[in-house]
Amino acid sequence: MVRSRPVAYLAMDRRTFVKKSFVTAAGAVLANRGFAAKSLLSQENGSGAVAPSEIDAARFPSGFLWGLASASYQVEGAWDADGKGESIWDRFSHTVGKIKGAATGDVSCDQYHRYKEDIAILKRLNQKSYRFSTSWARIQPTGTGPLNQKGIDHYSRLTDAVLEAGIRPFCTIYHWDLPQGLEDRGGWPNRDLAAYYADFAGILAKNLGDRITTWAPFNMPWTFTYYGYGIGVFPPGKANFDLFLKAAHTVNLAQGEAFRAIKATSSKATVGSAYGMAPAYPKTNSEADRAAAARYHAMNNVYFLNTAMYGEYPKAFVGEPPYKAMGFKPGDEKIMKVPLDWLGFHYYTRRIVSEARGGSRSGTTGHFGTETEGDGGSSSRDPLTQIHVEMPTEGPLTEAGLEIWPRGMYDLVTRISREYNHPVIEISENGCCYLDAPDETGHVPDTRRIAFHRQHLAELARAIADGAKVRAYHAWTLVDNFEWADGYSQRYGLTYVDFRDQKRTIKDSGLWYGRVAASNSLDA
Ligand code: IFM
Repeated sequence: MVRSRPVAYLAMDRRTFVKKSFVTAAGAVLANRGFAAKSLLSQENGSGAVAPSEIDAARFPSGFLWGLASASYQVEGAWDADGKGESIWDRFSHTVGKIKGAATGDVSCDQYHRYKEDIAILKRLNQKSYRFSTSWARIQPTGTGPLNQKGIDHYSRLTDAVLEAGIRPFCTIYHWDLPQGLEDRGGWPNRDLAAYYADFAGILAKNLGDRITTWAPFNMPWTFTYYGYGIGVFPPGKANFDLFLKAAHTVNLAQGEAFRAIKATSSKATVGSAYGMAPAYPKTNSEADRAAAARYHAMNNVYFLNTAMYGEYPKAFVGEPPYKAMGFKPGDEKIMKVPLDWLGFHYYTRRIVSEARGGSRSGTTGHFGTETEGDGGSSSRDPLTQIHVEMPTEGPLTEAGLEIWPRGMYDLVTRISREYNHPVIEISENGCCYLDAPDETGHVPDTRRIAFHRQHLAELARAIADGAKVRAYHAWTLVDNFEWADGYSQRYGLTYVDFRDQKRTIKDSGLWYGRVAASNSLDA
């Protein structure tokens, strides 16, 4: 992808957006135009950082939804409480050698029991949206069959408490914790899972849809299908490219079926997404590298979005999509196609992409890191996309080793906005890992995290001012938690958790973010 310039949308688009999207915010005003029109000096120097005066000038529309996000397996603990079944992450974390430090999510932050305390933090930080996910195995212990009432009761209480705090509940239906019972039946490569998943989504909509109106079917579908079935660094630990293709196709079908199941059950429901995305910049200006970056965008960013919006796979492959290997059947295009009401996606860091040949349809070619998929060599990451992906290090790195590149937020948001006809957008995650802990006064002075969010939010404000209809931003994450295969060795929270006694301490970044939410500005 070539770096895009700020796009000057028509003033009418902007007015239409304000009217339609911020119903609760009559007279909302989009960000200061002078800020938008300026090109950011520091970026012209190539650093990806934003000048301080420009950050202070950034403003967000009134009614903007400031939020925090989390995920069931990462925070809940209570892994076998109240009739919950085993999930693939329970099985994986209980298997020796899979997780750093032999960590498990058995207890984690114990949010299953401490959700009121965590919602009180959201309230104290003036949050308007809480993005959480549901554990399928809590509600249907083996993935199909009758519901476990205690599981539903938990999410019902959680939803009520979120609403009582004046916060919008945003439910991600699936954030990677498949019931082990379904993995035993073949997991996501088994097409039957689309129907089982739609049943589960329907159960949620029936029981919670009177109060939850914001639904995202899947968190980061490319990540869990590719890591779980393509290279095996996530459960179930399989490494076969054809299994990945099948799993991803089932998820595309499931997304469509779930959309219809939710809408059929709850008239108030709006269904969007929580895709992981990273802007891809070609390594050189050659046609081959530019085409490879376009394939990366199609495969990693919009593989599940294009199918929903247009009923067809984007141009992710060097040749035709491998329909046979996917298990594609005539008519699937109609099942996949659903008009998502809004688009949610995460931004963490960018990629540099070049053309590469080689790769294997079976084998582990990646290294773990939730937001990375470096290929560790000069051959291609996989045989059909023929791309070589690099994690650049031109900008500073977080303590998870991810490059900080705020400009990527602007580029990604404006590109998706352009390509998908100016949809309503929610940033479903953005965040960084730093290990700061309480000092002798009990404060957590995580100034690097504040700087990270300020810079990314400034770029988001610039995208909004240039016409992108962004209505929400969710920082990842409410509390430090179980970071998948990295266990507890990484901390993304705006609240520090002492995992020995579960004590929560709001970090300086959390306190700052609370002021941002109250003032809609970054000089809080
Ligand atoms: O913790 C994860 C989350 O589950 C999905 N998005 C990225 C986060 C940080 O790696």
